[in-house]
Amino acid sequence: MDISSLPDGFRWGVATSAYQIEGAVDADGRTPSIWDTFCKVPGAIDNGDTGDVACDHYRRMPSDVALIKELGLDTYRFSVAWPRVQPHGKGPVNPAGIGFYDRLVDELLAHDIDPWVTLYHWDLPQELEDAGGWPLRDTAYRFADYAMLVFDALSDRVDTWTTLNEPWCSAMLGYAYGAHAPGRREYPAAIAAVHHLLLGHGLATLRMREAAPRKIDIGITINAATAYPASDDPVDIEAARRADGMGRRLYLDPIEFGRYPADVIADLALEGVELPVLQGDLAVISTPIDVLGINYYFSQKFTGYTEDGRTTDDAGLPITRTIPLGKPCTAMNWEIVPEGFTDLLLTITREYPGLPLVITENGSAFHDVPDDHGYVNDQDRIAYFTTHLTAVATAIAQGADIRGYLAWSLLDNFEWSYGYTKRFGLIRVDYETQARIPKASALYLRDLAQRQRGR
Ligand code: PNW
Repeated sequence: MDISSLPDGFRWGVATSAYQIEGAVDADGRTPSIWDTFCKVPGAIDNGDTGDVACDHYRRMPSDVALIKELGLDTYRFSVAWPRVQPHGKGPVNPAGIGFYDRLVDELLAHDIDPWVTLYHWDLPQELEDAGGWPLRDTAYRFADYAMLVFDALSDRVDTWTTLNEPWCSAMLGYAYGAHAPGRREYPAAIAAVHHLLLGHGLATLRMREAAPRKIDIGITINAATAYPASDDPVDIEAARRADGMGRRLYLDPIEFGRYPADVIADLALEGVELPVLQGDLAVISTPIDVLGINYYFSQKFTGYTEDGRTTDDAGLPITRTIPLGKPCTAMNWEIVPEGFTDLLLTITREYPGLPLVITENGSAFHDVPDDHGYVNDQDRIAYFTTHLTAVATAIAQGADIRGYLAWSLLDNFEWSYGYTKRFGLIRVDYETQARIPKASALYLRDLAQRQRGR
């Protein structure tokens, strides 16, 4: 891996999220989130797994921080569990709940690791879902209030803040496809959720900005990909445009330009749905951000034809269908497409110039095979990191302003609807004993970061 084009001060780090690692779901006044509820739905999660114990990080936090230090990484991106900090989704802060993150931040700083807070990584308090969830406008205001509780407690020590992780997943997987909590399949509600998530982001950004005690970097993290057309047939090009619109521009255009993309609004109108925009919302949503987080895993190819050559479905709507690129896959069945990463980063650089980027997640699940000591020699994951870091370096060499790379994830953890069956960790977790054993890929990233800093 040629690290020579990575800039000085490039961040090297690792990311996690609260529900995926913490466990201790009943500790210190925490109430259920939509994920606790969803995990109880028969068939929702592989194996019937839940986050009840996960990696027991809530109790093992100090030794987990020591592991990050051993890997020589300078940044740790974690998320705060809303139902720990504000158990009813409104009202005053729960001191015991925020206390955990207070100690985590201190522990990180004591090890010279830069804390990066994500305020919302999908664990909405169940009480707020019961009141309507993200399709309800009020949830955006609840989110901004919650954000301020966390900001007031931690902004004396935390310099970098992400409002939402992957609003596409919250809205679409949660409210349209039912694959994630809360498991609803209501398309109009999902489109309302998109707008209210973005509004919540904007409201929180505005208020944090106003209250900031010093220069603080605030942003959002989106999951994005390159949508390739299957051919240069205009029908396929249209399908790729629709996919890119619903996946990426629907989120970034309002944040950067203060308006939703006209073509996507027209696509939605054709589907009979509408974004519930009120006067003044887009000014709030487009509050300037300091950093855009990019989570990248794979890219896809799109066609506008069904297998038997039709261009519309039974409802008369245009076909948007993925077809394989023909590349090898990870254990998630996601194709490995590092050039899609470079193309994405260059597209974002071209369309939203001047916006600093950080890779807030990138990584892969493979079928790890531990030896007798629990050590995983994961050459497949190393190859994934190598090709994707090379893709980042290539984008930088062509003008992208990318400030850092955070690997997903520190630990094997609760992979949402896949439960514990998919392992993304740099560090293997034995879920029987909670033993942690760094994989070969962890040592690879440690050495790479060290080489890049020392060059
Ligand atoms: C991200 N998709 O989720 C999340 O931020 C992590 O919590 C998660 O563990 C990681 O990626 C791996 O899955 C995604 O369907 C989930 O395109 C689904 C998709 C993308 C990202």
